[in-house]
Amino acid sequence: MNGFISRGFGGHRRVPEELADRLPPGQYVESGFPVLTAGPTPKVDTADWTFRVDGMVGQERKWTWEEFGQLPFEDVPCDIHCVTKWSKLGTTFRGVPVDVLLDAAEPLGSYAVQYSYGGYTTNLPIEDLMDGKAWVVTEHEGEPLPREHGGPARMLVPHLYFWKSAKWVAGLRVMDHDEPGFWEERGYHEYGDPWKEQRYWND
Ligand SMILES: Nc1nc2c(c(=O)[nH]1)N[C@H]1C(S)=C(S)[C@@H](COP(=O)(O)O)O[C@H]1N2
Ligand SMILES: [Mo]
Repeated sequence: MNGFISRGFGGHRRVPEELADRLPPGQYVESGFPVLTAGPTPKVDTADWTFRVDGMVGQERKWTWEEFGQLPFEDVPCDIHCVTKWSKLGTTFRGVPVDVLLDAAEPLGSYAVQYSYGGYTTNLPIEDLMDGKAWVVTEHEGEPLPREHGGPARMLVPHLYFWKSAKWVAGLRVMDHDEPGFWEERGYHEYGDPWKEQRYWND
């Protein structure tokens, strides 16, 4: 085992000092990439995949996989934080900034719901999808996004707990009010800021 890392009392590895300020309160460092899915894993073929922006927008938009591939992609190095307390530090996805998708549709509401193939949903203020804070990603560490992690495409909103990053994403619905999604209806926090430990309803 590497000299910077030793076993902590909690049974989780201690964080190397240079990474400690990247670990939100109550989280531990996970070097693998756990899979957390409620229910079955949808099988979404890129030939059938579309991404939509709908709801309260000036113009509803829809991209096929091929059209989506023409949009500007960027690498997204980031840290991800799951409400079940693992964090994965320094991992890289590749995808299209949500700004590009929203700009095309002219959003008129202040909230959004991400919706997925398979029925998962998660809500957030639309601002949290803007200004380079969110992406629709199709690659992880230079490989196509594995199906169990949401491939062919998932949302990535790394500044919020990872349940706010819908796998197998099918689109965004723009709304004028905040409407709880799958986990938010079942006790998870409306907003989910890992730095404020907003895990559950009363946090
Ligand atoms: N469609 C869908 N997206 C989802 C989930 C899910 O069950 N279905 N789980 C969420 C939760 S709780 C977490 S922690 C992350 C897990 O992503 P991973 O399996 O790639 O680690 O996906 C989020 N997005
Ligand atoms: Mo989660």
